[in-house]
Amino acid sequence: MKTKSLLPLAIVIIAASLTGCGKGGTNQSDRTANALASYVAPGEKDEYYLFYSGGHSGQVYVAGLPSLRPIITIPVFAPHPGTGYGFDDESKKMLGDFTWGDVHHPALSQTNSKYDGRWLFVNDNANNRIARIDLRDFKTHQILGPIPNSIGNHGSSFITENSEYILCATRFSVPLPKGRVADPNDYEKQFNGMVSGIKVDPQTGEMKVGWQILTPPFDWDLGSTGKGPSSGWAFWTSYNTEMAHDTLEVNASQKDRDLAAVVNWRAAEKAVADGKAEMMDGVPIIDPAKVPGILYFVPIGKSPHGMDVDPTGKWVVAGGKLSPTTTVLNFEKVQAAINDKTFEGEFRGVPILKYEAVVEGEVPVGLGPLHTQFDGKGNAYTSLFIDSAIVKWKLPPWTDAEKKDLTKAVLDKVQAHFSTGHLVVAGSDTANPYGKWLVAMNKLSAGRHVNVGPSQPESSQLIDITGDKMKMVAESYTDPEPHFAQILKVSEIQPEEVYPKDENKDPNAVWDKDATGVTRNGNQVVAKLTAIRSHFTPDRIDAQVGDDLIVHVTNIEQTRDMIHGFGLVEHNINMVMDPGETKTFHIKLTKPGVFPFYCTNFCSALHQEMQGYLVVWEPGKGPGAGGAGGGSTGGGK
Ligand code: K7E
Ligand code: CUA
Repeated sequence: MKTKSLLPLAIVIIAASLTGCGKGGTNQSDRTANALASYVAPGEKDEYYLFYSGGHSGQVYVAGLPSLRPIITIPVFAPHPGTGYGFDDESKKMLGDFTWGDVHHPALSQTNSKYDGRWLFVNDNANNRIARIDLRDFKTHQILGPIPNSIGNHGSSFITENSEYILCATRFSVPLPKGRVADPNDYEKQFNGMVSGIKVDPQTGEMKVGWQILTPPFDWDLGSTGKGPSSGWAFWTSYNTEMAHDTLEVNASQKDRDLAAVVNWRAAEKAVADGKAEMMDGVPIIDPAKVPGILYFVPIGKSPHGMDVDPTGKWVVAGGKLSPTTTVLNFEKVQAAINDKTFEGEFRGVPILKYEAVVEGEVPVGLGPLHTQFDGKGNAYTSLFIDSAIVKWKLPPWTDAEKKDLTKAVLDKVQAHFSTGHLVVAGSDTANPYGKWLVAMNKLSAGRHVNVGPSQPESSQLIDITGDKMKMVAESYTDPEPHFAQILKVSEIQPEEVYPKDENKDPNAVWDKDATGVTRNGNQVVAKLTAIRSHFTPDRIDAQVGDDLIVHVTNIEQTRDMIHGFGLVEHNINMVMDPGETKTFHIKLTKPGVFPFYCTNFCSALHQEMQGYLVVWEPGKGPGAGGAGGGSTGGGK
């Protein structure tokens, strides 16, 4: 056996020395093959969108696959001057008092467990919000929250199979309702966690808080929603079943198993409709001890992290951060255990399903398993944080030999660089994954890029999963800090490149010169401007110190990519209007002077000339001063 297995190795060594190993140990022909696999030539387009969550940068990043080329940033929870986000009234209002968020898990909307290409939802772990991006224009259209009775919105946004709900679970527990103060020493008695059902309007995507389920103060972690046999259910792991409130890195790792949550969200919806909830802070709250059939617990190996449902909806896979295994639950057994009341106890009135009755097996995948994705061909791919690797393994049904020794279910392992957190397989959370590509999102890049000083990017790596063996083909870098991503086939959506004029419903939109102008009403000055290559009409606004100035700018272009900006010097204003779009800002004028405004988005050869003046006169001075309200105070007509 030994000579047999050494021989090919010798050949490889000789071959490598002949062809010359490339950097990173890849030989020349592999380098060429890999380069071609991810190469998208100038003028060609990628096959997939990759929507990265941007972590504490608060944004979503869009790259192309397989090129991994960054394409745009979709600003969500943080201002973004490049697109004017957070400067006009509407986006400012959406952001509210916050200028950052912590985006972890993007979720594409689904119909019948398939991406329907309508919306992308993302959660904000920090400020307990959910945002909706419309894939018609790749822009944020709603930010819901802070969600009442909910702190640390990390275990979201998990979408149900027909986008009925975004389901969320809390990472932190606090005394509820929010604002109530209790001593953290009374954590067990006074603090609570929550599972929330955020209802999504099937036509508009508009979100509102539907109901909530009160939970013990565990730290809910990752989750996912069911489909097929597990339709109507959702799952979350937890850590800190110990209910520690300090030194969590020690105190929350005492027990060998933590309790995962198995939630019947359809039953929760029905319980609320049947009047079985009590209101707290305006939300119907279900107490699972009083309403049976909504919540169950399952013990899962030590401090688990990801909990992912496979495309058939039968297998639920939990990664055991501190144990070298993934635990595979069989949902049919979960269902049977619930029906037969095969419980091993209860916690605060919630039944704990007997572990042996619901588990299919523990697969020894390697160290630090976090998240699992699926290719729809019976394979699972798990990220290993500690091993810095992606492991491919076989989902059940297993052969008898595999059952006896589940190392046999482990099929392949590929090194990632370094410390992989999330990974994504194209379409993994649908009933029919695209498969083909896997992207590993690594926590560290450890200097694999050119030196950029101490603030280093994260790395992401593209892995070809079409063959028996995984193949690492490309590597790229992203802003801090991708946690999860979604992949959508480009051909499945058709975003608008221009806002059609007749769909602009903004009451302050102006399209004709005659409708533009500046009007005063008491202390309020309203300017309505058009922007078109290469002019603002009017290009002069007169007002006085103490006035409230409201400026509406309509980009009357109907041509692709003809974007105009409106930057106002020394007033911290930069709006950006896409073709056919109207935006508004309002400010209180506090200082006299002449302040140029100009187009900030390069639009034409005469872009530099696209400018005008805001003249802020001393009180009582300037055109229209002393006159009665309603008069024109600026030229340009
Ligand atoms: Cu694993 Cu927030 Cu999904 Cu990061 S979480 S890795
Ligand atoms: Cu308009 Cu530059």
